[in-house]
Amino acid sequence: MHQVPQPQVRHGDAVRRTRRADQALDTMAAEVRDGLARRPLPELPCKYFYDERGCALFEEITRLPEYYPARTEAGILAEHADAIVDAVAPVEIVELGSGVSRKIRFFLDAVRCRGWLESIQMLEFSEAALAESVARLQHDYPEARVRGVVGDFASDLAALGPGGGRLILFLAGTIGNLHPEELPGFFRQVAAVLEPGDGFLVGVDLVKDEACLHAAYNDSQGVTAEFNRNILRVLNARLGADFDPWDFDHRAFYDPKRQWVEMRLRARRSLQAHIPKAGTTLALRAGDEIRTELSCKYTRETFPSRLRGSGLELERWMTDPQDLFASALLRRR
Ligand code: AVJ
Repeated sequence: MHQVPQPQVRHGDAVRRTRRADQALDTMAAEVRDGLARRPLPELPCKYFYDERGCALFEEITRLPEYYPARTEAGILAEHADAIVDAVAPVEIVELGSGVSRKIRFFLDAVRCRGWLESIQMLEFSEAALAESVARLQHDYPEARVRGVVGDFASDLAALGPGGGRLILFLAGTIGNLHPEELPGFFRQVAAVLEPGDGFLVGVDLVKDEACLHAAYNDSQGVTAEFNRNILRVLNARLGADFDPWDFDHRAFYDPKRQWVEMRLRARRSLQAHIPKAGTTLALRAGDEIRTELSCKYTRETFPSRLRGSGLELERWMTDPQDLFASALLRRR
């Protein structure tokens, strides 16, 4: 039950790669090739935004005045973290897509105060961000066993091992990056690494006024545009591609019918890009677009409807006073 405090763990011990992460370049090549082959709309998986520069640009986005989700969620968690911890009574906190892991601390502090903290796990695609979070959290929570798993939350949840006394955090509205049709399968995979009574806290960005959403993804300083173009730099660096990011305009818009924001890159001129390690060439005419991200928005009604048959139940729905963002506490039945 109670873990003996571990000595300071070196990165090499505490950060584990999933087998898929070891094949990361092959996987990336295949996903990029398949995505760019889609018609009418070529696509790139949005996880490839997040090299070191991409992580830094996302951090900058979270500080923009127009980008309400980050600070709104922080307000909700500051208010409710203690009650969530009391409801679930976890000994382990897990964060999916943890990035630099600041919000996890609301929960770690609450669990520590109650004397329950045994272990922390983070599943994150960016190895650099993960190594830094593991080192910081191990330093600040020396009584906990801290483990990082390099992996993709869409495919690598099994690497977390069996649950029991577990609270999984999936913050920032990142669930919006999954297509709505992927949610039932994703929830089933989450349920499989939880035991009855364990918790899953999901940050959900809400359907709202179109102008507000438009501003959040088209900031006046152009940080989001640079974040969007960064995916092409990642393809250049990792797959040997020859994109000129300045051949592309940033485009982001809300689709009220699908209730999602789409980000795209639109070619300013006709061009050919070679992506040698993906074994493909992309030919675009001026005005042609590549979809780089979906960010789905939900409501108090549409979100729980995706839980059916998953083994997870909605226990609490916590929002800010303006109903911009929600934290949904789900429990494994
Ligand atoms: C990673 C899903 C939280 O969709 O709002 C920010 C990423 N994209 N600006 C989002 C993002 C453009 C973000 N999430």
